[in-house]
Amino acid sequence: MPDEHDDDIVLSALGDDELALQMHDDLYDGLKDEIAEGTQILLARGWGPEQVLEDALVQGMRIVGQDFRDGILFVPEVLLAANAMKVGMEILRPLLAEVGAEPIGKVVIGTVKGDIHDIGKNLVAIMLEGAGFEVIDLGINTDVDEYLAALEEHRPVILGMSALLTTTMPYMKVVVDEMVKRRIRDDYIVLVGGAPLNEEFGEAVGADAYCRDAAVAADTASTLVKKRRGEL
Ligand code: B1M
Repeated sequence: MPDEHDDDIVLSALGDDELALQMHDDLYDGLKDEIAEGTQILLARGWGPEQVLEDALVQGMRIVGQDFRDGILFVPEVLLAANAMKVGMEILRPLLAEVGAEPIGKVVIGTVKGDIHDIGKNLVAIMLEGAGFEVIDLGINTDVDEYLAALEEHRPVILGMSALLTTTMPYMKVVVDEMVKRRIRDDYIVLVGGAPLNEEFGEAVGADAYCRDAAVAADTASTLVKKRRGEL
């Protein structure tokens, strides 16, 4: 992966594909400034924000994830990579979320109790904003009381939950079961997502839909809200 010549690389001198590959390396090395610069260069060259996100950032994070899984990278390095990714996402956020119209509705979203992974959930929040939703982000490590208090306070049309650990994903059922118990389950559309989940799991916890990625989450949210309002 990265080498000792990184200091010598002038990002603006690289072609588009080379630059995207260099950004994978820079993400791997947790180099925030380089990620910010690379993101700006690609945008200035006419790349759309979705393309920068997917080809330069998400692909790079995939490599980080593989090496984390294989024991090549450890938590501190992955945290640095995650922070560099966030810098890129912050630049893209307003571009992805450019809508300007009245919000379609509110979404309350959070990563479940015991889980501190938030990159994917943040991406989903950005894409939902881009699709015209107002997003209330509860952050990480969200327990059932926090979810329910937010539903009560904000009266969203959708509740979204994220989990990245096999040990935390069952907590989604705790939240849905509590909603059933309080007879409010059907007042909301419940969407779930996160790398270890699948459609079957979504059904098993009683969600309305499992969303494979942020783009699917935005599409599913729009479709289900329109259906609920009888517009489809
Ligand atoms: Co952790 N971690 N991690 N980690 N981490 C994983 C998830 C893991 C798969 C790595 C591995 O072993 N290969 C593994 C889980 C294994 C398992 O449960 N089967 C793991 C582990 C074990 C751990 C720790 C336990 C490690 C330890 O301490 N020994 C620990 C747990 C801490 C905790 O939560 N209590 C831990 C810690 C961390 C860091 C803090 C270092 C860091 C998180 C930083 C942060 O988020 N701020 C981290 C990271 C970065 C990862 C990996 C490398 C990358 C996750 C990520 O950001 N992906 C991850 C490996 C991997 O997934 N390949 C890993 C990029 C992101 C864009 O994708 O999150 O999948 P993703 O989100 C997608 C979709 O899933 C979907 O849309 C998103 C965008 O397209 N989606 C939703 C997600 N949420 C949604 C919600 C929705 C809809 C769609 O609602 C409607």
